Amino acid sequence: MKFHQFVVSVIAASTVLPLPGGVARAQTPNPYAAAVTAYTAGTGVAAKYTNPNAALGEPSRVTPGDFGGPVDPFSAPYLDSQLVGLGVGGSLTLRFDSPIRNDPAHPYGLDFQVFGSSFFVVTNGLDANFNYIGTPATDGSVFGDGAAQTRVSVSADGVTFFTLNPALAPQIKALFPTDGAGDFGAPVNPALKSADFAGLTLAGVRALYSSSGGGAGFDLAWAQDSGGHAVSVDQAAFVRIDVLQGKTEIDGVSLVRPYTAVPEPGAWALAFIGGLLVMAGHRSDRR
Ligand SMILES: [Ca+2]
Repeated sequence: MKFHQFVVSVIAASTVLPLPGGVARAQTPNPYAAAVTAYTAGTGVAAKYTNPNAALGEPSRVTPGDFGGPVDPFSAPYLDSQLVGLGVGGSLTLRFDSPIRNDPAHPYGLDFQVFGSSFFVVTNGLDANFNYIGTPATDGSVFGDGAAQTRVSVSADGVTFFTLNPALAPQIKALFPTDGAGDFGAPVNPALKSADFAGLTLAGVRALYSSSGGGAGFDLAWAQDSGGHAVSVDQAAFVRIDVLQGKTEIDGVSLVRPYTAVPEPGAWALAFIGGLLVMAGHRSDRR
């Protein structure tokens, strides 16, 4: 490779690396639940939705089959291969290979996310052929919201669990419906409410998601003991989901990745290229 070709290839390579805003996220080896350590279906779960391994690995990006297609905030996963059910008294405990950390560099302080089966209800009218009139849009209501009261706990050793403060923790099967085209390691801004999505099409929902893949975000900083007193949990390896009322479904659980500041792409690329040009100058000097 000639020197100028090398410089061109470096420039080409440097343009694909950085993310917008000069921010990149560190990679995590396995950011999803790796094993089921306990499962009780609870009351009212259909037999075919009692395979807890459906909660392992990456949440659904696509629903297979004739009635499937891409998973997005209007089209939730629904197959028994995708979801495990939990009824009243139901409990699911998942183990992670990678630690869940209470990292202040996590967006919004959220450390992990639970993905369920909720979706934004499309409220456009239907024409005579049962097609939506106009571009499908939601009034912001979430199908499944209020269907279950859930409680999420975390543990470092799989023995001692601490509940995440129910007053702060979101419900599962509510906000934010999964977007299979999004990033499961990046939470949606938890300040957003259902009403913020009123009138939005898929494009509008995605604009508010800001590249996130949705999910309900949880913070280890919400941990408390059985007396309701705050407990410091810096790191956990287990997540337990209990259903106190109603029924819910779990598709997967992901770790949130920290934002890691990197130099502005233009700045470091130009500095590097500048260095190469200096080297090129030295080469010329020697001739
Ligand atoms: Ca946190």
